[in-house]
Amino acid sequence: MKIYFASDQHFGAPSPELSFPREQKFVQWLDIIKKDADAIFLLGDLFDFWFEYQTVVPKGFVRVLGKLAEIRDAGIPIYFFVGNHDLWMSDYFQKELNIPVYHDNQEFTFNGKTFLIGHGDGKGPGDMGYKRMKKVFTNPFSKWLFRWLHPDIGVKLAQYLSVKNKLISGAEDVKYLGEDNEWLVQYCKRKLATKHYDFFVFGHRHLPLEIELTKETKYINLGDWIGYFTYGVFNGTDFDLKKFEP
Ligand SMILES: [Mn+2]
Repeated sequence: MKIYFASDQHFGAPSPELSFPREQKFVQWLDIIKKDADAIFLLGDLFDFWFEYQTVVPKGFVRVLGKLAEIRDAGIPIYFFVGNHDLWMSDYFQKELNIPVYHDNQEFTFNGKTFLIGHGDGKGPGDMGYKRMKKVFTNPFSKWLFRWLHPDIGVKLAQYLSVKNKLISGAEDVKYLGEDNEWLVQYCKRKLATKHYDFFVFGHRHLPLEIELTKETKYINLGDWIGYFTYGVFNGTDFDLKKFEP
């Protein structure tokens, strides 16, 4: 059994031109893993910005979208979790690619092992500013307002803000803070207190992490496809974090 996981590609940022080699590398990876993948999980922030209008989606990303279509059409299940950068994804992936889109963490069982899977944003204690912002962003009225901006204005503005605020913001974001300060670790521990899981798999941290919470439970953070090019693979028993080196 081979189940693959990747997250935080942030395609489109910091500019389409600079994002393009990363896109090509990702497509190359998909081409390799499709040979033995039983399923593929994409855990969010595939796009640095995404918005679906009633009849229109943003330009770009055709190689990635085409590759996902090809793999899905070949019968390999793909699961998509929205990240905080593509939380406005609606039903385009479901309708066009036959890929289900999840907006919150989801439990899965593979080969008797239980997983809790998601992007990982806004979970655990703290991060109140972000949680407030997410409420505004996911509010139907703000979404409705944004929809009526012309896309040449709306998408450009969103791209500008997205790149300015977040991506490749330097080293401070990507240091391991220690178990007591990693809020995803805190979140996993809280979840574990109520129920057993074998694996917690998240993205969002842009930092590859493999942490043994207990002897039976591991928390994995997938890193990113900006600087790390890391991915996860579950072989039916164990979960490994690997680096893609073409
Ligand atoms: Mn991200």
